Amino acid sequence: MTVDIVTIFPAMIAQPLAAGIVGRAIERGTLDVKVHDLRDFTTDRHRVVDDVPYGGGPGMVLKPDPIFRALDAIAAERGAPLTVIMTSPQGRRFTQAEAERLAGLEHLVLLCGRYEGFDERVRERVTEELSIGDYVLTGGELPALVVLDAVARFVPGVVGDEQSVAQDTFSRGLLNHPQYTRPPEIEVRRVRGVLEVLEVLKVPEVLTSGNHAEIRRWRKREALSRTLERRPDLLDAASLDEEEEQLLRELKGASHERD
Ligand code: 9D3
Repeated sequence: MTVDIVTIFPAMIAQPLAAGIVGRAIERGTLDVKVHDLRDFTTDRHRVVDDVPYGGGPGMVLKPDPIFRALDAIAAERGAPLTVIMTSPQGRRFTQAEAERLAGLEHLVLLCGRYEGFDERVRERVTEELSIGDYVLTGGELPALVVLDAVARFVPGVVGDEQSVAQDTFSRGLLNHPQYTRPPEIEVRRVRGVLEVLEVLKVPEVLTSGNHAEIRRWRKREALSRTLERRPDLLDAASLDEEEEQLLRELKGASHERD
């Protein structure tokens, strides 16, 4: 998959992409990310990318010309119609389902907004507009990285373990169960009232029992109780098996008794 990213802060994109799973995928050539500096598509001496809004008001607007030229250059190189995604607070909410859908495309352009946003005429060339959530950021660079990261995980060969992609929280519709690793016990200092006591934190015995049927059941119960406690909204859409439905009924019964 190839992703072209257009931004006025190329360093903000390039540096994070060098690290981690996505960085390795780029090194291997599984993923191709091209970062374009919008200023390279200006024609004036001062490489100006923004201007005052018509009608007045605070802030600046991204000029349409450099963006059209950047998209023309990318389209010329691809020789095919572009899928252009604009990051913007007015966009539809980006979700895991969107990530999976976009990963099916061979090529994507991500346009990063800044200032008060884009000249409206840029939308002429935009396929879709995405927001990553209801909070105010300073620009579209972090959202573009979020979108790319979530999409990249679905590209075959990017994540080593395909199973971990399929079993992921939002693909399965449940939160993950707790995880433990060695050592089996750790000591922590804890203040209890006026006393400092040593407490031993143990790994749940079932996990070291070697009883794999019991382990699977414990993990299901933990995943369900966490989801019920923290994200009950996810349970509406989750697809549960027979055993999970039964565990959930038990957990709901137990929580009613506590109330
Ligand atoms: C102070 C400016 N705001 C006036 C009402 C509008 C505004 C314009 C541009 C607010 C934020 C931004 C910059 N944000 C993005 O470009 C952005 C974003 C976000 O802020 N939150 C969640 N998703 C996204 S995607 C792009």
